Amino acid sequence: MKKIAVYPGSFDPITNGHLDIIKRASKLFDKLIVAVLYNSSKNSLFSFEERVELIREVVKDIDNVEVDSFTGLLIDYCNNKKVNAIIRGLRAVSDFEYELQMAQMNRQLNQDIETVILTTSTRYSFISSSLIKEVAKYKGDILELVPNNVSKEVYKKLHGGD
Ligand code: COD
Repeated sequence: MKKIAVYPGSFDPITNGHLDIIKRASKLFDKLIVAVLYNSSKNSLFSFEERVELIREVVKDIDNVEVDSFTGLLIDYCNNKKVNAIIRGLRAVSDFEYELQMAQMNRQLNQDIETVILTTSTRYSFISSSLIKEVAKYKGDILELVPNNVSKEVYKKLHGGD
């Protein structure tokens, strides 16, 4: 039986921290699905279609990684896709409480699906999608923090032009 994992998130937008988790998790499972939460909230910089497209470009050379979107409960999506594990990333103690609660709630909902938490690589530990957007808003340099296509699109969204 093939082992399938899902890496769910908002990915608004994907960062080098997310990408590092994707690369590492893809080595642990036969298939990894990066699943973008569809939310209609106006607070997102990118639409979910744009977020999916950005991730697809970034992971196109990793054979066992697929990109998808989901709505509703994550655990329902996992049941539909016959997923074995949920991947999450942990940057700091501040992430811990939320990640633990989510893992426990998802396990309550389906005891056969384990949450696997990968600790951040030190060089990416300070990176978050929200800080990326804030730095770019004031025209700071985000080139080393996100994939090239993402940096270009963030600047385009926030400042227009190319
Ligand atoms: N290094 C390592 N990991 C990182 C880094 C980094 N630099 N940056 C982010 N991460 C990790 C995060 O800790 C997280 O684990 C993951 O990457 C994705 O992060 P985000 O911020 O893009 O996504 P979240 O945390 O907003 O995603 C939340 C979900 C969409 C998964 C959650 O809200 C959900 O499942 N919603 C569906 C409804 C549901 O089922 N709710 C009940 C949940 S118990």
